[in-house]
Amino acid sequence: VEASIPEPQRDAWKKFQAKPFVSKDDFEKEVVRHVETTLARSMFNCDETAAYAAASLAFRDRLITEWNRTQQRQTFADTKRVYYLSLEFLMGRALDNAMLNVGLKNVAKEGLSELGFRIEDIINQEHDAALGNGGLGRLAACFLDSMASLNFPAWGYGLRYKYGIFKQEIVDGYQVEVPDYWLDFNPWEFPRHDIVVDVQFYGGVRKYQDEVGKNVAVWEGGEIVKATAYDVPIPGFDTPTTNNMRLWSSKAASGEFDFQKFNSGDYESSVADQQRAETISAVLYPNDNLDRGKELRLKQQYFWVAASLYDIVRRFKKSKRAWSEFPDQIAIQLNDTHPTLAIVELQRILIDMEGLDWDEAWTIVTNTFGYTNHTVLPEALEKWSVPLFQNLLPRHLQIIYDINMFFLQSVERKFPGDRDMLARVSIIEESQPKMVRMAFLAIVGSHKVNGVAELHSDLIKTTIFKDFVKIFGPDKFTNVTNGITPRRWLHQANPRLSELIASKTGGLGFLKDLNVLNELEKFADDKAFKKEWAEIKYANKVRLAKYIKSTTGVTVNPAALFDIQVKRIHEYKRQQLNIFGVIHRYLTIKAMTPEQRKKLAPRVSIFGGKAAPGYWMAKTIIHLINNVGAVVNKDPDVGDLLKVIFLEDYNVSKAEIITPASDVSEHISTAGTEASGTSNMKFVLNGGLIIGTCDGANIEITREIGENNIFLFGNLAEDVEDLRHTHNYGSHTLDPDLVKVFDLIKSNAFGDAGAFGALTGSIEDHGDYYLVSDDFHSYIQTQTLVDEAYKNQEEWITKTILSVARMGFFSSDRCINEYAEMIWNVEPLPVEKGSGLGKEE
Ligand code: OAK
Repeated sequence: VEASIPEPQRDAWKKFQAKPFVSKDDFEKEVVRHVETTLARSMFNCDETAAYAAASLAFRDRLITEWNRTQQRQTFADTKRVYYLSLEFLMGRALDNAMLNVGLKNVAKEGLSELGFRIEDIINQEHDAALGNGGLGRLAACFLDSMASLNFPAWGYGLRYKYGIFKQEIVDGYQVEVPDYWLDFNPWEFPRHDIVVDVQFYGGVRKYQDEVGKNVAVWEGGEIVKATAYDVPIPGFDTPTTNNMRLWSSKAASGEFDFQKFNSGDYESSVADQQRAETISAVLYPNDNLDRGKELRLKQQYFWVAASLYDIVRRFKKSKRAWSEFPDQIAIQLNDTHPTLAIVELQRILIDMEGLDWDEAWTIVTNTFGYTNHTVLPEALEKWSVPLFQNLLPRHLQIIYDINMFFLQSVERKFPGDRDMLARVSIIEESQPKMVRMAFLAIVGSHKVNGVAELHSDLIKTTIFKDFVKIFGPDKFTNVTNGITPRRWLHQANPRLSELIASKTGGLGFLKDLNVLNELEKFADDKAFKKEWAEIKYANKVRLAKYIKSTTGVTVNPAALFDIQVKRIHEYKRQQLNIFGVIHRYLTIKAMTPEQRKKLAPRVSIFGGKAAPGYWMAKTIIHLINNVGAVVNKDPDVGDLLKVIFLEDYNVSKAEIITPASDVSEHISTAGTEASGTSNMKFVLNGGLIIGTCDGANIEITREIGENNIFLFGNLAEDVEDLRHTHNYGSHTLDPDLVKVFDLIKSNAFGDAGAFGALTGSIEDHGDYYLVSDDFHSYIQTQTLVDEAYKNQEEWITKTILSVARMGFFSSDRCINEYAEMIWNVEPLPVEKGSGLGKEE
């Protein structure tokens, strides 16, 4: 029931409408009010946690006022909306971002200072919102920032996991996982207990013909789980637009435990139903680029998709438009195949609930959805077993079979008699058991499919989705190269650099149009500018050095070359290549005379990243890095020349400290395996150079910044397949320098070599699938070039300035504009600045 206030009473509402604070005094007033009322504390017991809480609540109130206005404006304008469906949103911290986006960080800084706090300490109280694994989840977060900043009417839909990605502890060199219970205090979400959706599972399908002879299918029985909405406001930068991220939380249908069972003494089973339902949104699956096919994961997917679509359809129905207008009003983007069930669910709603014909419904469905692929790794391509599907979602399985039948009929018409083609492209894989291939379903049910960097988009067209290009034609497939939000990854993470750029380019405009960075080219040889530029880099390295000291106890020299590789630990990302290279460097240093040592540029090799808890090889790589560090860092022959650091629990807020401090960062995946990568963009934007392979977005970064400004090495994607073939069926001799590294490991120099046998064995004896040996020589040579180049600081700094100046292309704003134009067909809803937006300049 809509509960709108009648006209005559609205004046009172307007008179007392919430007004977002703008001044320092009003901010302080809000903070004190929240401390004294919301938190029931006072100036006599207000610690940093309480001050964080109160400051966040003050900003939250402000955001929610703009959120309300934005939603009213968008509803009133009734233009097309985008819904970004993602099982992961790796948001990080919200307070700093909110302060910067509404332009009130200085106001808050002064206000907090007057109240007795340092803003940095307050910001550091916040727990990361870590509802994601890595690249895919962080991309979704950058996209939300860009969509709001560009005034697109856009919502994110996801799951409100009770536990985000685990916290990583390193104990005796091993990764240990600790649960991340992040909801203890979360001021950024609004529970919407009025928005609850029933989601059905299991049961069966009854089919019959109605009075007019129409086939009807009824999905009945089974169980119901309730989805409750939690809304998180997403503020745009320098605009009042505040979009919404809606996360669903699961509860048992009754909401209560069974009193009868409870009173009869059966306490445990009385809460069991409730617990089972709550399990659905309890925990994020901690796998990156890997699909394990677990039933609970499929339950998560359907739960989230069903609640989101119910919500979207409900909103559409309020407009009383014809169903055929659905795709004119709504674009839904599938962030990888995880939400592919949305295609089936919308078709089910339209034919089973709303009574549309199959074809009419299918046209609406395919015009609504777009699908983004984020990986070509075969182990990450989702497949669900048909029996599991049949049990959990019986009606959906029938609809998938029908979708497949109509699709295969169309293929048969286009390629008559090509049985192999039919078997290859069928949504149902004829294996034992049969499997539903989700990527194929996503392609068939969408109007556009995109990859996330040029090479990747080409690869999907020529490898995993080759047949679909023949069937649908090449225009269905497109590329949108990834990007990052410069607000978080430059302005927030590197305030001094942002300030320097602003001072030379006429203000903060570059944060809204990143191509403005181009103006920095003219300072690439400017002495004074270069000095400031270098000072900022050094200060960022000092900050990281302090952080390293406080977390690991190791002292590193901030004047050394900081070489950083932070990302999920994965064989394809090849942290093993990096650590083998470090061991090679260690051997080289040990063999040097004191004279030779003096000429070497000191280096700090910094690693960070989580391994999936079940990924043994990745955990072994972490173990090796830590053990190498333990030996090298205390070897007096080495001193400052080499330090090896593993930073525990890499996450978004730590990335904000780490990224601005690199001299070089490593993006060294086996060519053809990293779809895009986005940390490569972050590091270059912060004035670091890259050592990388010709993979993912590295290729486009090279094109933009120029090949003199990047250290590329290694085999090309087009040669990988042949090399693998040679390993398996020809001769496979290891690189001699790598053999020396392995010999040292095997001599127990880094602890019991048995612990690393599987790792060295995967290269020596099991085909070296990721081409570590093939690329080793070229990697070492390129690292030597890095050493040499770093000695010429003048040239080095010029390279970094030119690189930053040419990074405009990699703003996620550019991505969102491309999606809007090529895939979504949506326009921004411009908004007058004014009413209450804080302005500092
Ligand atoms: C995670 C789970 C399943 C499939 C893919 C992923 C994933 O994170 N892929 C990553 O997506 C990023 C954003 O597009 C890319 O930059 C990374 O290269 C890719 O590995």
